Amino acid sequence: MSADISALQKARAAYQPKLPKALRTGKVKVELGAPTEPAVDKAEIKNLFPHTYGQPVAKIVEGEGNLNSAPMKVGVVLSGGQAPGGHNVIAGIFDALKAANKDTKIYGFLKGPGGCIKGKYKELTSEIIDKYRNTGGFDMIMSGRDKIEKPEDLAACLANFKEMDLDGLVIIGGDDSNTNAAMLAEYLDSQNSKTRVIGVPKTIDGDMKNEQIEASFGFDTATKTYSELIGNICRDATSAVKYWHFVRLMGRAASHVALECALQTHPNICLVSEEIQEKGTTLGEIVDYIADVVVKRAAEGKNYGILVVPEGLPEFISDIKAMIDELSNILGKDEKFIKEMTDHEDRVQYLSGQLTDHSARVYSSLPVETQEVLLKRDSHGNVPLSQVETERLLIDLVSDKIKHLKSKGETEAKFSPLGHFFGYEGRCAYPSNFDADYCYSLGYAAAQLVRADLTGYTVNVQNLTKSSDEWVAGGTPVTMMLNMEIRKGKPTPVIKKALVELNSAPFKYFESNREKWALGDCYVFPGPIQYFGPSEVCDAPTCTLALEKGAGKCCCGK
Ligand code: FBP
Repeated sequence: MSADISALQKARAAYQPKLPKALRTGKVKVELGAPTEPAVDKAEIKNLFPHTYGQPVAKIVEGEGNLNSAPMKVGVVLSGGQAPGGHNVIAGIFDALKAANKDTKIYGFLKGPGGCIKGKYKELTSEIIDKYRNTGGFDMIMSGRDKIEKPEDLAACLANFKEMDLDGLVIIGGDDSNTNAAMLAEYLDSQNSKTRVIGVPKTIDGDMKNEQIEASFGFDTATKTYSELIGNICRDATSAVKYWHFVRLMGRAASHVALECALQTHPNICLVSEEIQEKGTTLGEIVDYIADVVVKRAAEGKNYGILVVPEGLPEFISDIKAMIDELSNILGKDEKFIKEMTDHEDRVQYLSGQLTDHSARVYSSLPVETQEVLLKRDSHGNVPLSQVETERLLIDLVSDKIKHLKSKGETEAKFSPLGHFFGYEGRCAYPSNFDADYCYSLGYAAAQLVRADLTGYTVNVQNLTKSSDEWVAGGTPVTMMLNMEIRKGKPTPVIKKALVELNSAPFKYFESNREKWALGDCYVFPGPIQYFGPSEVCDAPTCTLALEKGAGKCCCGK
């Protein structure tokens, strides 16, 4: 980290994140509930996780008794995409473990789970931790997308942890990384290792949530950052009155990020992938809908507007989704062979022969860059959708449609579109007060689960729309959250991704307002995240969380 720091960094270093009351007392114990089971695929999951299946839900409460206070050795690892607040999770773990025993040592594995496999780590001292308190980014120990999966990687971890005499490992990651944490926990248990594994729910995508886990960390800060930018663009649009802005937002599969930003800013159009999938809307119908709004606004003299599109959209349009699934199956069998072909045309020809006729036609109709991106998979089997320029695709198709309508004399709309992609801009922002507090609490609680000798759990902090005093921390057994899905052509246990539900309060609120937002200029300008000032400006949770928890108002005050 650079020695030069900004005024904000200096001021934020002094911020003391808030903890739930029980954790603040310093005297806590872990209470265990009844055995649990996953909602579906019970037999397969039980078979795959014989040592860690069915564990009880854990709750951290005030009291004394069952937590280890002897010196321990605990590792932490950051896994996957950056999310604001990761450093505070580590600070929380550090402070909690040092408070329990000052001789405990905390190690940071470097560059993600690969650091566990390669045995690359550094000891985290208070000098290091203090430099990163309340900062964004994962640069304290860096992140990576390696998966600890192959037998030789699991064995390498076992050997490294044994050599380090490691009591616990906290894996800070999304749904895939928490699944991986469960698999590692199961393996280590089967080998009689003493290393306990605890996961922390991280991802700006907001798709790792369920009854136990109310939100993944980073979603709050990232969506507030994007909403600031979208609000600024809305103001530019109403000032210049000549551009249509097509804004693609990160968020992989689910549309939570796009929906939240729409709730915060009221754009003219927000596409919600889950709705498009549910209704079986085709690409042509999406284009017709957008063109219709462009034409109607133009008729009112408004040749400008803002459209928000989630990056995951392509996977939810029925014919494109079917094609991606077929490609995944083909890659499951022939990935090496396909990657070895040096010529793009050869690849397209080979794939066209393997795909069904319809999918082959859809694949060939896409731009070359998109065709190539759709052949990539990350180590968890996901398509890297952040590289697909959906906003450009929509701009091209809507431009053609408007030209066509003009040629028939059906509109006089002037359509000057500009494309934007907001993703990486929000992942390393200074955590909002919410994320700073939530992450520190998650870390503090994860440390207690390690001290309680639990393994195969994801830490949780609940009651998030209440004041932090009323937050309640605990642990959710990962096997309880698993289901079986086809990944790279094979049935694989994974934590079910939480997509936007069409009967949820956030979507319903959006649905009941979108017609008004389409034609009126109802834009809201949230401005930048505030770190100091009145609580209603600095500490408010996302509209999604407020609406989901029935905490009353959306952020526009209604
Ligand atoms: P995680 O699921 O690991 O949290 O990653 C989230 C994310 O930011 C997605 O929104 C995005 O599609 C992806 O990472 C981009 O990946 P990369 O950082 O490898 O470019």
